[in-house]
Amino acid sequence: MKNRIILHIDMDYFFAQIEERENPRFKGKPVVVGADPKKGRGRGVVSTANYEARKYGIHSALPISLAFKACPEAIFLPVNMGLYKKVSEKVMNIVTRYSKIWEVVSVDEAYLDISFLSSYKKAENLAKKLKNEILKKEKLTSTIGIGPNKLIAKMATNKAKPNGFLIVKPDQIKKFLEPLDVQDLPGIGPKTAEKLRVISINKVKELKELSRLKLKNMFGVVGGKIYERARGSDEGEVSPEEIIKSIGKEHTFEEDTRDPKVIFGTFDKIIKGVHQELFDNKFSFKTITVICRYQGFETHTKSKTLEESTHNLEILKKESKRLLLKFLIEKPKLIRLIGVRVSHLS
Ligand code: TTP
Ligand code: MG
Ligand code: MG
Repeated sequence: MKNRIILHIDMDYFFAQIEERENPRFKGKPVVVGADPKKGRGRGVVSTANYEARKYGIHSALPISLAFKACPEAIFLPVNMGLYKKVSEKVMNIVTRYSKIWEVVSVDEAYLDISFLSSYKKAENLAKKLKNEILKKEKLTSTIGIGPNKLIAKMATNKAKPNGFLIVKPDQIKKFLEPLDVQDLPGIGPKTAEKLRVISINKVKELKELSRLKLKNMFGVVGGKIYERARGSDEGEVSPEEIIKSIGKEHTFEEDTRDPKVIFGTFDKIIKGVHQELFDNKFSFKTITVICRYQGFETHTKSKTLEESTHNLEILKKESKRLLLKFLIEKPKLIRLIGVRVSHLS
């Protein structure tokens, strides 16, 4: 592949930053956006927290009850998705004007292929202009990473957060990656990292000592990907087709439950919601994933990939219920959350 220059942009503490912008009196105070904490008895999770709140260990996906415990005096706000989506659209309208080749990956994150500039100096100027335009027009800060591929660009963003900017040129990749923790590599979550830590592999530099074969033996197909990523390789293209990769919905019960009426009743609603969104976007799916979170936050997923793509509601119902049933049979534990996600969309 020819030399590319890829830019990654991600808005800083997006939902919480929008709330701060709308309510300047929140500035400088810890702000948590997410489920209702109900004085510590709330059952949902944190969507995001501003950097003041992060000092207390509060982060996305943390149970809201723990967030409340960590900082009861924080400002807790509900998720105002309508507003965030509007702001997201405005931001992305700005971002996507900077290159013909773009990919919006989430509400607050996008890639631009800016290879046409053919110099990192020009790329730096473009990035600064883009950051400034968003700040001026939307009064929001962002972080930009630039590198020879999507992987490096995104990791540069993560490293430079918040309100930062970082370029990692091809000849700087080794020095950039090797001191990082294995978990800083996208695709290495806590479970994978733990398996590496037990064999004393903590840094990317140490990870590079493992052969491709060894990693494949440890992690299957993903092992090959890890091998590539540890070396900073990523052939993935910036492509708008990947805007929606999956559609999913989930529900946290008010109380942990084993009541099949409650569980399957809720599950039906979730499935219908997912199907509606598929329908609205004119998508078919091939893979169904059911997520089940037991009491104590122990979370598992089960997936089924169909022979052929479909948008049929009955198939979605039948297959996802079969997966959910397996969870119910496997463990007698109370259930906290269930969800369905469909992917391999076409
Ligand atoms: P992120 O970009 O992952 O996080 P962030 O913008 O809040 O903070 P930063 O990028 O500075 O680290 O996610 C963007 C938004 O998506 C986030 O503001 C809220 C939402 N979100 C959730 O609702 N739940 C989640 O688990 C995550 C990770 C994000
Ligand atoms: Mg963000
Ligand atoms: Mg993001």
